[in-house]
Amino acid sequence: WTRERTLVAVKPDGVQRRLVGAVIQRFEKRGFKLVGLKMLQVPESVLAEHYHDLRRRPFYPALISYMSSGPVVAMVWEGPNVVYMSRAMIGHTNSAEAAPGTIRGDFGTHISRNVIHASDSVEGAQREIQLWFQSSELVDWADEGHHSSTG
Ligand code: YYY
Ligand code: MG
Repeated sequence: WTRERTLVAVKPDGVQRRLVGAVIQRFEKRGFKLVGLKMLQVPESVLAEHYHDLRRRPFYPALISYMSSGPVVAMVWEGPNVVYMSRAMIGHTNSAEAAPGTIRGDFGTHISRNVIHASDSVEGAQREIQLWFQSSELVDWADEGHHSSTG
């Protein structure tokens, strides 16, 4: 048994549009536990590693420049099935195809301005969390069960 964790990042357009709070609220309301949180200008070396699999795609240079255009807010969320459920919560990559009620479906404006990142597999999440966070930045706090599911 291992605690499942995923990397979520509000991208530069989401920070510019003041969507950080709305994103955090959705993950909290879903019952996930926040174990890491920071704002940062993502180094190009980190972006190159993060998007390594996309390096030959035509949109890659624009993607790197967009992700470098301003700060992002990176988080690590923990909970059962958090990787799969986060992907469902963020919705389709292309905002035009993202269902209403998903983060991209409600806030995304374009495939290249889609507000948020979330890891797409458990293995990918472990790799991304190690890339983006020092282990000392992750906080292992005890869940005392005071969840709010309303509001
Ligand atoms: O995981 P996800 O973000 O939903 O999509 P990926 O296929 O991993 O692509 C990463 C990132 O690249 C996407 O969020 C926007 C950008 N991108 C793009 O600008 N144009 C595309 N045709 C595909 C992806
Ligand atoms: Mg992806």
